[in-house]
Amino acid sequence: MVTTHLTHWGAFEADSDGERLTRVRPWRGDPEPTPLIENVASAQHHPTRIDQPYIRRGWLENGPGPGARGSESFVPVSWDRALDLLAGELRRVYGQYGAEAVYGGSYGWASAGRFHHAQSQLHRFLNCLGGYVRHVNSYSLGTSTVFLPYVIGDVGWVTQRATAKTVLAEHSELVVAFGGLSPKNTAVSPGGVSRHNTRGWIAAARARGCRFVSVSPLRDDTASEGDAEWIAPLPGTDVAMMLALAQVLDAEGLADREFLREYTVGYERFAAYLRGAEDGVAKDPEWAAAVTGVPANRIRALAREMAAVRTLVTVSWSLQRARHGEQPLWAGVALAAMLGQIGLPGGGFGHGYGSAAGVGEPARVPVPRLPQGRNGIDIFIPVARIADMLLNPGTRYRYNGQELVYPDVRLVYWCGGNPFHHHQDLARLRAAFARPDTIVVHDAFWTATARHADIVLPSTMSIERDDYGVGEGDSVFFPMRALTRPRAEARDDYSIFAAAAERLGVGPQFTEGRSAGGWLRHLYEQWHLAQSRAGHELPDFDAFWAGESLELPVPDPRQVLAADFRADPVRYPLATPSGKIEIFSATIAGFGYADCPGHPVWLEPEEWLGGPAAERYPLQLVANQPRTKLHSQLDVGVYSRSVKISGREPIRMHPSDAAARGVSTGAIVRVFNGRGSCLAGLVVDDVVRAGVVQLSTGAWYDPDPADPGFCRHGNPNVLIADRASSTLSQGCAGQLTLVEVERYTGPITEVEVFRPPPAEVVPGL
Ligand code: PGD
Repeated sequence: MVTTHLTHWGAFEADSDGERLTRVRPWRGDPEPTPLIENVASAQHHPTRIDQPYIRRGWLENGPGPGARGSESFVPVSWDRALDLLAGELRRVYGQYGAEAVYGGSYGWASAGRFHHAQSQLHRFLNCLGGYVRHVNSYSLGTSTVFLPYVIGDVGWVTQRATAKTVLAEHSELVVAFGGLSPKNTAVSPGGVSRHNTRGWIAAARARGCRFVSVSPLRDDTASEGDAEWIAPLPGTDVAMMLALAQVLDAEGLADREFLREYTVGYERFAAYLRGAEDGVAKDPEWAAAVTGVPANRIRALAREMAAVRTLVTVSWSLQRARHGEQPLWAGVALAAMLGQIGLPGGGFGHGYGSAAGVGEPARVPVPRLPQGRNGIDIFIPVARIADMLLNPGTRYRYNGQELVYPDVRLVYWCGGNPFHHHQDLARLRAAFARPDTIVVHDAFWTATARHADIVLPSTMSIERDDYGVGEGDSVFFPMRALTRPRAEARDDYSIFAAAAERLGVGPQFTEGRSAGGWLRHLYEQWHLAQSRAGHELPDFDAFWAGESLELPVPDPRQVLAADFRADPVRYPLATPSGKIEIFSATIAGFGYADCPGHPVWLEPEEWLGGPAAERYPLQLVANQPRTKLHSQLDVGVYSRSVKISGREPIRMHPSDAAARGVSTGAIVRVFNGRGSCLAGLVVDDVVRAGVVQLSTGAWYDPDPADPGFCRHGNPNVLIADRASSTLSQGCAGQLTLVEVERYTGPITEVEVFRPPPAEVVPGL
């Protein structure tokens, strides 16, 4: 039997002895497999796997309440004891404070597999108990999700209906990629990737003569197959370059007036800004050169070229994960609208062709999902406001035209995410995690988040359970049969919740009388019925389960974003307030937010190389997605560890900056600013722009016992401000910060977080 398995970073085939994977090779259908799959087998039996349930000692001794989490030892307990304690605490909190005291937002990617999707399981469980405080939006796309519906349409539409990569390969003549087209990012997609194809489509377009321009502080942000011209504005200033491109189109009569008239609103307001009518400053290439560092003649020539050929303007997700993240998106949409090519094959606007594998994959039919039930309360936070919520219960704040109040949360339940990876200003997050009465975490590994919990329950890895899965935007549906037994006492999240639900008297409501295997069959059969009613003949469950993979129907393989809108804007209006592209938004202007006015603008961020803060911290840190793992997942795996330097995460620096500091490749450096510091291993390389350093996210947070702001391993989130992208979207702005780097002269000890935390059996407890 072929034993295929799906991860967020690709499908693989494996041999197993029932306990561990003995051989792993990429799925034969994948033309560009990624070495990330090597992390799976090597991590499965790492000492940081959680082997059984644990309770934080102080919680067990003193009961629920605020506490100094993250430094105490844990007491191993039996499953029965852990589940009794969990059920008792949930009963107490729901009984005394209600569902509004339970934060179940639990952001995170968890693992591939549709049924055992950790967040869905948690939400279904908490809904059986009355509901929970939820989160809205994501760390990936927090700004776009709120903002794009005002301007061009829902983010799901923009990303899932994006013009197919095969269409770009055939039609684009110029691709201007703000934030690049990075194969390391498109190695992954939530839920999985079957056929990686970024290098393939870029190579095909290039072979046909398409020119690529990669706008990024990192030269290798676009696949080498594109042979791209590299333009490197100061990080955070792309919008100024876009404004100048737009200004040239406007000033030289190159803007498509007919398109602007028929398909957009508000161009004149924006044009007035470009011309300097509002502030006396024309946003011309000379102005932009002073802001971005990109020569004016380069910007002017690019604008003319963009107007002359079929051009795609694409903006990466990373650009909106920053202060004023709306602005590069909005300017990108405005620029594409001025070129008049939105809705044409190979031209127009894109968002995330280099950010996740699914963008540019034509949409396929929906897939089975676990029903999550109904949340009995309607209280939410924008996902990246977690620390604000825990630190400031009862405080009012503004978001997306609303005034909201942070709830008073007593119990935090996390399942399938790692906030001590994904959030910013980790010392502040640690203070926030000290506040609730109880924190519950399920994870397969002793991540920093598990170490900050009171009740820690070991979950299985996806290779240890039966499931099925398919990536967002991917069209190959895989059965995911268990490849090995669960490690030690690990259980899947479903079994954990089923046992807790039983104790809380909601067992039948949660399980509906089904085992995990029963659910897999039931959900598939329901889906199968719906698909056959829609005219799709698909194999039944037994045939699917016994097979290798299933190609899902794709209704429009050559989809072009907004083609129908272009053909008939009255019949197919956009999902914006006016039904058109909004270059000026009366709705956004009406909110009156200084950090997001009514049309695209250049706003100086607090931390950029052109501002006063750079005098003290003169290097711009780009904290992007890692190449050797997904987020923080399987950081203990061989591929992730293969690039570490003396066990520290690598940081890349331009030779001129390294020379100025007297450091060279292989040195351990201290990266610091006023918020925190971390160690990292230096790589000197001119692929980064001078003035920039790049340290990817994902190294497990390894705080110094005396200083939670000092990570000994290289997690950049100790350095980055917990500051929202804007009042409008309250999104994650974790991409950029200012730092200084110096040679580290202290002792270089083992990374503690790669060992399990101290555990002790305490008689009587
Ligand atoms: P992961 O490391 O994927 O990070 O943040 P996210 O929290 O998603 O965490 C998933 C966790 O789920 C892992 O600890 C894994 O072991 C666990 N897990 C996996 N499978 C299971 C399971 O079946 N059950 C249970 N219970 N647990 C499981 C990612 C987030 O980080 C994202 S999406 C983005 S885009 C952000 N990017 C940036 C950035 O660009 N810059 C900065 N500075 N910070 C960022 N943070 C954000």
